[in-house]
Amino acid sequence: MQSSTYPQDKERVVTRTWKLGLIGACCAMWGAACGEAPVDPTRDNTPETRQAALAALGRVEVVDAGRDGTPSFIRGTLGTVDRSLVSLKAADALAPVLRGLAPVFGLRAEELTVRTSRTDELGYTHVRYDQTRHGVPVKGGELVVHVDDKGLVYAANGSARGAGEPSTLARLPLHAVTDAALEGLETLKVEGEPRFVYFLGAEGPLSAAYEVLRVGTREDAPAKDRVYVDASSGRVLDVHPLIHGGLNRRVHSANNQWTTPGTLRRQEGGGATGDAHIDRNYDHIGTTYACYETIFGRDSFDDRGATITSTVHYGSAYVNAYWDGIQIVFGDGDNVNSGQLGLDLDVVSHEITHAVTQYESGLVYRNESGALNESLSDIAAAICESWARGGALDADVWKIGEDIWTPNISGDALRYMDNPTRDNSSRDFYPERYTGTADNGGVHWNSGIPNLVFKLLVTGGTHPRGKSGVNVGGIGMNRAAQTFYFAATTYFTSTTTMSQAKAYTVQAATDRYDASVVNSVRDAWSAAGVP
Ligand SMILES: [Ca+2]
Ligand SMILES: [Ca+2]
Ligand SMILES: [Zn+2]
Repeated sequence: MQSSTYPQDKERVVTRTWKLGLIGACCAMWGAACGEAPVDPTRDNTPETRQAALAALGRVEVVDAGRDGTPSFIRGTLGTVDRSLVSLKAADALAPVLRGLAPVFGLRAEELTVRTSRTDELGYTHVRYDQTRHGVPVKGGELVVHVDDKGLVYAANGSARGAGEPSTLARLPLHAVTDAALEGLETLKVEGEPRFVYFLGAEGPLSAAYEVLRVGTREDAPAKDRVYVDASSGRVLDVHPLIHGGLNRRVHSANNQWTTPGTLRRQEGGGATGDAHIDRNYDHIGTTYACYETIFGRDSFDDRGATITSTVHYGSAYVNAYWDGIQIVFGDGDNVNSGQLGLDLDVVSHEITHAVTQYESGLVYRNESGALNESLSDIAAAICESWARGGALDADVWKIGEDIWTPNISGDALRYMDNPTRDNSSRDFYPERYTGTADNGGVHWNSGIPNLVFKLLVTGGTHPRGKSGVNVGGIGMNRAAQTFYFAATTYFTSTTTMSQAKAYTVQAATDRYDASVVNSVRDAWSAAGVP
């Protein structure tokens, strides 16, 4: 039995423009019998218009482009803003520049809405825009515009692009939309009301879609997904899992309970409770906070001092930990596969970093972007363990979860950043990446590839299984950490791929360091086979 929270079906229409408003009213009245969408005479994303926009900007290099030729990463002299306005009023200051920049991506400036603006330790400001169409969010369309400390707009990257209107405005009734989002999933139900959006894939026109939030359990684990359902066909266009699991669950529990946050046992400044899982978890959260604050100047996962809420002793013999979009959660383990998960600093840093990623790029937890999301969490675990142990770079720094994994076996770990295939499931070479659908598209397996990239970048060296002949010159933990952190927070978007991550970390290194460091970053990705 599938359930939804809707008392009645509702029909939603786009009413932001007079023309579409009329068509929408027609749809509401006639349902699926409605006709073709109007051709939008202002939509203009062709090679000629993009080239003209690029030429008007001046000296610009197209670093990367999407399948239809729309640039996804440009740099050069894209414009200038009043330096004094950069940090406080970046979005306002950028408005005139955006008018010339948007057409490079086949867009108009008014189709880009500021989401965030941040100024980094170099004084560079990075403004993230979300794409809209007729005032409706275009999911999958993002642009980040970068301004240096002198007011030069030096780069822009992202997935935003001008795309045609959907070919039909016919809308399914909402009960059909929620049924489509729940098909075959009896342990999930829809929460809240579906939201009308446009969905932008890697190519082709916009799809009219509904964003549906579904929650419940899947394979006995908590599940929460945003599902994008085509508004006319009911086809599921994409699924964005919102629960970011720390470990692969290895054991099923017969009697799990799924209640968070539970009873408050210890809050900031409170004394030890005598319960080791609570007290050490509390300490590890503090260590992770201090690591981010000291190394990156970051104030909690939202960079605004958010309270970090944690639940331990979760479920029964539960071998997992996760970030659920709001808080971190740790099981007690089963004492065979793992001990209590909240006792391990790696696991705590890993889960808190999922929150950091959610508040920054929002890397979708699926396929390559999901593997990067996982990897950033493992990388932060290595950074914070090394930092907490006075800059150590020994074997344990590159092991993930070694303090709690298999209590009866010494020396092993959940994952190995220096030799990812040692866990018998992770991948370490891009041409051999996992391309199936399990594990959200291999997020915990393909994370081995960027994990190895980071490890080689820190220490230098070659591929552990000799898969490439590249010998990486190590740049040390601090410069590698700064490069990855600033790439992830200022260049990554929700759909960033491995190749794009390479380009963005190269750019972050170019912003900060000399050519030898930049070459090391490029070499580290090449060593793991990332083109
Ligand atoms: Ca470790
Ligand atoms: Ca062990
Ligand atoms: Zn994770």
